[in-house]
Amino acid sequence: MLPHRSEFPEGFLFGAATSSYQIEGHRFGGAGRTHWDDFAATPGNVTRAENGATACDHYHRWAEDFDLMQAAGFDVYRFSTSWARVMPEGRGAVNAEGLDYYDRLVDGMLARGLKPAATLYHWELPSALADLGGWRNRDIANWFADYTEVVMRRIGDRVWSAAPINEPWCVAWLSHFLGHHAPGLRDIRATARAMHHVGLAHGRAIETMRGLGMGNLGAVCNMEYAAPADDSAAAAAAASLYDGYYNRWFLSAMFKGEYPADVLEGLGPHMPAGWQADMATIAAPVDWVGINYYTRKLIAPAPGPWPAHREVDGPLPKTEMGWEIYPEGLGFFLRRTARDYSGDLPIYITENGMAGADRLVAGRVEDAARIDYLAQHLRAVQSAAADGVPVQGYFTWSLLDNYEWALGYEKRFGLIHVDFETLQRTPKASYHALSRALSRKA
Ligand code: IFM
Repeated sequence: MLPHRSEFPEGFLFGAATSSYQIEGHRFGGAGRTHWDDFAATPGNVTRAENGATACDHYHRWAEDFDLMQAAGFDVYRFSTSWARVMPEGRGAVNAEGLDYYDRLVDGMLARGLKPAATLYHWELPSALADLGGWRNRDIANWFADYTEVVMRRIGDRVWSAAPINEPWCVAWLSHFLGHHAPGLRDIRATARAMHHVGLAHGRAIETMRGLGMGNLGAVCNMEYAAPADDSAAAAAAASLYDGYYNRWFLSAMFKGEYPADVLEGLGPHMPAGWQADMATIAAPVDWVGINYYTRKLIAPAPGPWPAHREVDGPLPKTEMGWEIYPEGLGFFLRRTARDYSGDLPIYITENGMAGADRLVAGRVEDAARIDYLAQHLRAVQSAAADGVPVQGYFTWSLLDNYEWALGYEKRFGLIHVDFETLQRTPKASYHALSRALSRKA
């Protein structure tokens, strides 16, 4: 059973999260082409070569979706704005229809008592900027600052919070080293540049929003618990390095103005010249930190070039993503983030949830496994709060089944089932369980 909101600290916020390309329907409203459209059009990259052209058609159905958020008793809604929808070429001309859309969305949230929690970049880079090198090009920090200014001049007066970039690790490492996401590169020099420029763009966006007089600005980092695959010193070192480039790199840069030495040993030779001078910008003060948490990985040493390690299949129960369920990892990151990086600043779990084998049968989706997953992670949050960690909110990923990137529409993370043929929404059992947990009635 899910813990009730009364069992959390006073003022603790509950939300659900989505992102633009994953739900909106990118073909609507004059949006420009993105590198995900290109990546998906390349054979072998995405399940069934699916893209975000229609997705959940949230572009036209947002009112119905927000009604469901309101009916469940959520306090806050985490959404993202699409760079290519607002500026189809990434720079220069603004698509008025796109800005009007986000204006309507924010007012639609406020009208339903939902706090708008905005993210400016959740992965759909305009193709025109990808042509210029995308995250490898240092100029992206200024292009991103310009886009930030355009968006926030319009909606910055009404959003409750704002974060520049969702999951810097995915933008940089997953997409430039592992090649699993657009632009699908496997190149250490590209990775080092992206690992730096994504931080620089974050810092420039924070400066820009401060300049507009905005507050409640944060950073959203994904974290994965790294456990050694066995008791050897070599496995411990491998897990520690994985933790370094996955979890410590961005927090260390944003909160201490430095990169971890163990990761620099590998990336240092590939970094852009003069990177040291950017660290003060990357460490621009923020007001909160967001943690996206899903799983852990077992890491073992492996032959080959740096980082010379590999993932090993783990023994714990897994979700449909093949990800082990390990709520202890969330407790670990809450405690460590406060202790080593963010101190007294509020921490939000900005994403947590699971993909399940959800089936719509006679109008119902019985996703008991998701309820259990959420309950286990919420208990970990309660325990950290009881230990004094300043955790102040929790967002489920995701409100709706949606486009799960390279896995297309095959993996369902939603509290609400979406039939991708008819686009009909059906709240799952987890949605109803959360509604009961969020109820303010005695
Ligand atoms: O769907 C993604 C989301 O876009 C970013 N965080 C992880 C989710 C599940 O993989």
